[in-house]
Amino acid sequence: MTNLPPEDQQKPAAPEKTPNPRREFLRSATLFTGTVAALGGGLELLSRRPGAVAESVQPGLIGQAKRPLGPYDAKDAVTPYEQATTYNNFYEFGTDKADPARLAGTLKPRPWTVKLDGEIKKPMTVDIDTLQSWFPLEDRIYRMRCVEGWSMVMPWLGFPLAGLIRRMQPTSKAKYVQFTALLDPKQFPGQKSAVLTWPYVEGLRLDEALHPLAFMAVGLNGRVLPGQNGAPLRLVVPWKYGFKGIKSIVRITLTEKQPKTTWSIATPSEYGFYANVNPKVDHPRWSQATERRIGELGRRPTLPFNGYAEEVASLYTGMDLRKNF
Ligand SMILES: Nc1nc2c(c(=O)[nH]1)N[C@H]1C(S)=C(S)[C@@H](COP(=O)(O)O)O[C@H]1N2
Ligand SMILES: [Mo]
Repeated sequence: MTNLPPEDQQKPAAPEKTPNPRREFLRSATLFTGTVAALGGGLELLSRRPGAVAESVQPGLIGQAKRPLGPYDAKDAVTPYEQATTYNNFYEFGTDKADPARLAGTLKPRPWTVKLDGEIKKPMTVDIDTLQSWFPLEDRIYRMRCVEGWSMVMPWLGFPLAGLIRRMQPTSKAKYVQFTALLDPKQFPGQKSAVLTWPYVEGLRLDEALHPLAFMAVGLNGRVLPGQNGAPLRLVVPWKYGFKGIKSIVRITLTEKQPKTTWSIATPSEYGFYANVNPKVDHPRWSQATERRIGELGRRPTLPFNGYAEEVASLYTGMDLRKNF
């Protein structure tokens, strides 16, 4: 299949379809619009956290000798902050890439609680700041490949999901992790539309969730996570398509059975539970062989598991990845 994806085709028969003027703007946008002065209070907040390295993190400069790269960091050039925060998929705010940045002001990321429940020793509801204080914050520069055929490189700040799962003390029945995003049409105007079923839900197999690359982000470019990128807490699974990275999480549940996931509820023939980045398995409506890196001209080849095959391929030994797409 050689079709290139129209980038707004991911949505299932959206009732209102608006053109996306953002796209042309992005192609010509200039690099490095961020400045240290622009960091503001968010940086302060994060630099007080245990283990935070925010003082070494500057918008648009991270990855350029500001700190040594760690074993989990991509060596790719980081996508400029301006682009990573204005070209977003977050259907709770609308289906246009520009909607989240425009409307994210209605999302109130504090106070915020996260319910931890299901197959765990002691279910509880915890305040986001308490949850965050349980772990030292780490930087992770990860590639992010959207199923629509574009990609970015994001400098996240957060903690490995594995630490949180271990702290939740799974029972012997726990086989999967289910994530649930906030349901509140007052904060998320897009939830008044039935374009997807709400709340947005996602899931991982327990061994995937325990992999050291699976990450919970609370910050981006050394600043607190902007609303449009999933404040105050979002999942990042860099070897899977971007839609697995559920934003604005309010509940994490360990389950015995494979949980439902939003995009496979919407269109099961097009979006599976695994959603591992795979250039050999095309989307029914477009090729997945190449991608457009935001900020670059032309397209580049898409790598198996988004370039993380060495780390994660063994999770899927013996599985038919065409069937389990
Ligand atoms: N709650 C929620 N999470 C979501 C989405 C969404 O619509 N709602 N979109 C997903 C998709 S399709 C992508 S590509 C990424 C985009 O993340 P970013 O805007 O931070 O780059 O978020 C994912 N997480
Ligand atoms: Mo996506």
